Amino acid sequence: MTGEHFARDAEELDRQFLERVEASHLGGIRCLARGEVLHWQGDPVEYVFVVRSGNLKEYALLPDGRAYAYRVLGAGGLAGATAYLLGHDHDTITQSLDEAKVIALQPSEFDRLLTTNARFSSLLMKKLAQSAKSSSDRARDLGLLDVQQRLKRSLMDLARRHGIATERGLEIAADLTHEDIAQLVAANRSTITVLLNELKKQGLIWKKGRHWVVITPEHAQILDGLREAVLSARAWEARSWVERAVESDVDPMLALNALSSGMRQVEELYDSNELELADVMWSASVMKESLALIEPCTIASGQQVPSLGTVVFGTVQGDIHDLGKNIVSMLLTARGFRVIDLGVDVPAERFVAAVREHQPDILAMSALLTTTVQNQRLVIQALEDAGLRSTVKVIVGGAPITPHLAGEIAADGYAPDAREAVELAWGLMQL
Ligand code: B12
Repeated sequence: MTGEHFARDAEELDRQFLERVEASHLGGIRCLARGEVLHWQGDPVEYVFVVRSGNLKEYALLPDGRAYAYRVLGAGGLAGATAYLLGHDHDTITQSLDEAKVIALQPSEFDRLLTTNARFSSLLMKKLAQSAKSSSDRARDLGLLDVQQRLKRSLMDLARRHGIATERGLEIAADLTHEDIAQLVAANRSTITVLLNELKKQGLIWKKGRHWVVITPEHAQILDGLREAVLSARAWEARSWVERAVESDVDPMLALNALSSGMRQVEELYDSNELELADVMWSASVMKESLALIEPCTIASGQQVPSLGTVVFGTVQGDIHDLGKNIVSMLLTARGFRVIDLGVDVPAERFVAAVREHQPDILAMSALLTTTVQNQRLVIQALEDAGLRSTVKVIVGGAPITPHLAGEIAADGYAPDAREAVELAWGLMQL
């Protein structure tokens, strides 16, 4: 069963369970303020609780003082039943994440429902089975997945279980702090903060008020598909994922990010000798083809934006690496810049001639080899010699460039990736 089906079934089960309990007119309602504890670990079981509205967190304090969260309970969620049925004290703490209402059933009332209401018993059994399955899934994830994968999985599960569909994603309708998420993922809070920021930067999650919004599972699957297709250099797969991305209206920026992230993984594998140069070339050609297919969408998405300025862009002489240049160029176009692409292996004289001809606001250069970085300096010198340096802002990029190096060759700006490159260009236009 897929995660999505499981979540849909669980949600439906919670709904039916709550309906059944409410129809019995048993139990009293308790209102909880945000952060209020329903019961502590070690408390005797005085009630079994069914969540009526809001969200609660069920967690345990481990002997070393860390907290481990088992689950978030939404409407229809059940707290205290396992401890009651097994005849021991609560071994978890249940605390509200936002304003919540619960139905508190006395053990005698719970027993009455169990013994006289067959529908209640069957729903309860399903809930307990589901909870056992989630626990074993989580134990498997803890053993097999790293923190980043667990975080993605947990957010996706929360979005499926407690998400409200919005235009671009699923809004998790619970006030979750970084600490709450860290407890659910079994990691420390500072790691989770860094990883959440990383996911935010990639555009996979974002905040809406106090709630997290997670990209839809369908879009997440497409982005994973794009990344994988570049990594495994499968052209036909990449083509079909790009088609799906276009059909499903995936943000072109996210699609570009996913392709770049696949290429970054290729770089890492090449650097650690796990891939040959030929593999890199295959991945690069898949990436190039995908970029060409996505380009019309990035341009379309930028059409509402008025032209911000003109950029002359090229990879410097002696260098044929152009994937990075093409991505930056595409995002600049999407943001509303007019980009004049001079291609690769561009000598200084051609850059100078293009600046003279097009009078751009920005001259952008890419260099990927340590030997060709120096050619960026030569271009800047050639602009000086032609009396054009003061007419244009020069920005540089490419893996070997550092902010220090950019300063040394007297460039006006440097950015480590496409997203920041666009911000840099935009910032320079405001000066
Ligand atoms: C793909 C690749 C190739 C492909 C290029 C395909 C293409 N069409 O571009 C092929 C296989 C053809 C190739 C050839 C070569 N390559 Co090569 N290649 C790479 C590899 C694996 C990935 C580069 C890449 O495309 N990254 C993905 C893109 C998206 O990232 P990016 O370019 O960094 O761009 C991002 C940022 O830097 C920034 N950015 C880029 N440009 C700009 C510009 C501006 C203005 C701004 C603001 C930002 C910005 O934004 C981009 C998007 O986020 C790197 C490894 C690496 N770690 O970088 C080696 C690497 C760059 N190659 C290397 C080498 C040595 C070569 C060859 C000499 C190999 C050979 N022996 O023939 C030839 C060079 C040919 C030449 N004269 O240029 C070395 C360079 C070593 C060095 N320090 O000088 C590297 C580092 C691999 C290594 N570890 O040895 N390569």
